[in-house]
Amino acid sequence: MIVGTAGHIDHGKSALVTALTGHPVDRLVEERRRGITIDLNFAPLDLGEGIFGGVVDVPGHEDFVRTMVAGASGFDLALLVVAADEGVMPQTEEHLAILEQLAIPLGVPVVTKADLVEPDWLELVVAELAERLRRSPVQFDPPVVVSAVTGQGLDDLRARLRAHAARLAPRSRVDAFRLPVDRAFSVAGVGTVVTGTAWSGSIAVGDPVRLLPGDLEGRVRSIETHGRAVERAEPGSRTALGIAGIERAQVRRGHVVVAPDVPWSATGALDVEIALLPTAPRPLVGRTRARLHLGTAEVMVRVQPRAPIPPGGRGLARLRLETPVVARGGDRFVLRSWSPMTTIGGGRILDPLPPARRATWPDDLAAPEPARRLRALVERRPFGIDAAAAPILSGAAVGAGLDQPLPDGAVCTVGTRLVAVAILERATDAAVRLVDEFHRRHAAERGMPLETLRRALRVPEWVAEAAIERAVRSRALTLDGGIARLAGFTPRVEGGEPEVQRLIQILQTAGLMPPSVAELERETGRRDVAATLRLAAGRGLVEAVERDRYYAIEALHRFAETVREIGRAGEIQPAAVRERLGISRKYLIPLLEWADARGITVRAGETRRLGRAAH
Ligand SMILES: Nc1nc2c(ncn2[C@@H]2O[C@H](COP(=O)(O)OP(=O)(O)OP(=O)(O)O)[C@@H](O)[C@H]2O)c(=O)[nH]1
Ligand SMILES: [Mg+2]
Repeated sequence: MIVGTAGHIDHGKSALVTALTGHPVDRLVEERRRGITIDLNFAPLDLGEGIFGGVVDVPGHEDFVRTMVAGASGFDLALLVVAADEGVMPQTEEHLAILEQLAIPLGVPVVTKADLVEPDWLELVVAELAERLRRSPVQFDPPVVVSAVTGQGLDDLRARLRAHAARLAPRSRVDAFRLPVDRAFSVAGVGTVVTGTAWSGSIAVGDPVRLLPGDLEGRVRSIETHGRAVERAEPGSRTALGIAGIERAQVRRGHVVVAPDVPWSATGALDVEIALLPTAPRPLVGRTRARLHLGTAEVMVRVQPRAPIPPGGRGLARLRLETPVVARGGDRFVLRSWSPMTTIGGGRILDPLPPARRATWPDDLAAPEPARRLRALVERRPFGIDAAAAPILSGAAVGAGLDQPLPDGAVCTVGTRLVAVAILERATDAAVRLVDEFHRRHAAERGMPLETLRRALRVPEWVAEAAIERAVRSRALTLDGGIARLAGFTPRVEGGEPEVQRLIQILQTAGLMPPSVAELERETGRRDVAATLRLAAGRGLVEAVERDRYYAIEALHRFAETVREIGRAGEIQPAAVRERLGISRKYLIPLLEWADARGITVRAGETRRLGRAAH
């Protein structure tokens, strides 16, 4: 369990942490000199009865709210510390708003410095604080009264923390590993060390890791959690990773360590749901510049709300990031105004890698159930998502089964992709329509070449493939030797059978010196000669010896017979064939090659002999 502090400057957060853990904090020289906390402090927490946790102590000074947010992102439980002599102050309110925006589940209000005030006053402060927190979305206990000086109330507080820790649901180890970095330093003998709270998943010594953004690769050399060396980092614990392969200078707060088995990537835009605080100075309108705090990262963004969001209101927006971050669907964030630097709201990430242009915003994008969110995420992309990215996009745990299509049938799997069925349906309809159009334009053709159809669909190859397959399965299309046709289609020649016969007649008359397709087109004035002859060839009436020259089948029989006669007497000399049939070389050579291909003749140097098919 990660316990964190929150509260106004000087209200006694660090003194409370020291009293609880016995661990000194505020160890920077400047912190000592100024008597305030500047950076995050971490201390192991031994609650007794074998229950251990970690404490993150944050600064209360208004200049360091960004540091507070970086620390608070990993809290399981917040100690909202209020000094009895001052009561609720501006950063008490601001820190509370941050805890609420980050959806920290649990809180214990702590009224400290009880030794400094009269009992009546104390009662008043406690009552006011309890009232203030009554409607908070963070589930707050009734306030605990303590003093770090006298030790009053500390046992009570420890008992509360123990009870909460025992009830806390353990996080799944199976999920994708992610650790937002809050500190990086180097240690002699270990090398680069990064620390943070492991948000999800687990990692072991020896495992490969990636550092994002920037995508550096390294390997875990050592792991420490709550001050002890371990073999494996557990989700939800304070973790220090010694990493080989990454230089100290390459890492800083805001970077994220992930495991390479899940396709994490940095993003330059986020689609989000924003809640603007009632105290925000002005509405959020197009292109408002703001600071986004996500995990331990702080980056400048331009907010593009779908509609202006008034103070106290909610709305959807796209954030354009000036520096990339690593995000996951469902992540909570805080928004602070650019100037003055105050917390204005926060929200939840709906799509961490939004499609570039003209994205739709289905209602389910903000649904509470990950399954519905995933469907919306798939549907808003023109060609779906890679199933491996589903846990990142939707925020559902790896292994939650959401990399499979949902039972409602709106999404299906094609290879490794999840895609909206509607997209495949559209492509399938388009395929059928294209083939239909092809038939209208080329009635004499058997159908549309498959390759032409695939290209004409103008979708990724895997979508075209799946769409054509669907059309075939539903019996709308038939595939036949690389040709697609509508089921039930039969090629038709304009003018009908007499026109087919007329062409065949011409070829028969021409014998072994037939006109080419182009010559036939000129002779007959038709543009569908090639298609008509392909049809006639399908019926065995003619045959293409060259790509653009067809012969009547009777002429080819006569040629084969002549070759056989010559061959039976000995070698087949081309000149002898030419003399016998009275044809020029232009026709003879392709005809001999045709006979070779048929096995009627076999080539032997310049001459030929009869092949196996000749007998
Ligand atoms: N009398 C009394 N003094 C306290 C108590 N707790 C803290 N103090 C004093 O209050 C001052 C501020 O305490 P810190 O613990 O540094 O306050 P903080 O909330 O951590 O301050 P920041 O981190 O700078 O926001 C110090 O001088 C402490 O000695 C307490 O319970 N009783
Ligand atoms: Mg402090």
